[in-house]
Amino acid sequence: MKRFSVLLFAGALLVAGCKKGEVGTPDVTAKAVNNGADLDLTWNAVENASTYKIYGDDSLLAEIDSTHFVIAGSNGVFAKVTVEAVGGGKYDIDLMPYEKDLGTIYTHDDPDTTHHSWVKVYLSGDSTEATTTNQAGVDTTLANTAYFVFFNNSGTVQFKDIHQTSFGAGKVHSYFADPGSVSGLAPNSTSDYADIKDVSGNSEYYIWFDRDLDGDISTNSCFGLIKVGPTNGTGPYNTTATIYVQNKVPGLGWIKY
Ligand SMILES: [Ca+2]
Repeated sequence: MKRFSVLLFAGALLVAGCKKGEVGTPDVTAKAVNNGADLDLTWNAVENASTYKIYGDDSLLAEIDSTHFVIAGSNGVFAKVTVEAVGGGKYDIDLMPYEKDLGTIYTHDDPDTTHHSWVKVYLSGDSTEATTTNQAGVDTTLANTAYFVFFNNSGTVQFKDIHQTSFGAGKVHSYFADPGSVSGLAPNSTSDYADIKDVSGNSEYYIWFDRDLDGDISTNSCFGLIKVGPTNGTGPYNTTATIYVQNKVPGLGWIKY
């Protein structure tokens, strides 16, 4: 009987704990704004919360009393953003990009068909997948799929989007840009991007995937980054590559890995 009372008492405490005064957890919507440079956060007011704390990779960025906050990528980008109802719960937004080690890629003039020159990127949220293929494996009819080739232009190695090759337009166009001043932030102006880009060894290039082929950046776009190792050879050339794609928030240009 005593045990029963203790259980009842514990139960009563639990119920009391959920009542008046308890602060809940915000339910946050995150979207890309400013051509993917900034992250816009909104949530409904949490009962009994008076302020909210915003964190980037667990560092406090701001404490506010409104239910809307924009993180400007120009101040730095993050792999995780958190909104905390002070006194209550935290809501985490995972922004870690998709990552794939592509191994060695070879310029298009390499006659060995097992030496892949093409990078294929299927863009679809959680199903995002990057692989390499040879010329025979290129299929321009595949939806949501970008292709670009590692190209030997008379001794200058380049990344070249498929629509600049004899294959013609694919379903997605890729454009390449040098890194800007903020680590992990893809440039957000179309003028920074080119569909043919000279490649230096041991470098990183941002990629803008234009998914509606209109030449404009929008939330329908997708951003990534390709990191290349040293370039080897005298033509054909080869290098190693790792690709990253921001597939968590549509149109966001944050590639923090
Ligand atoms: Ca577009």
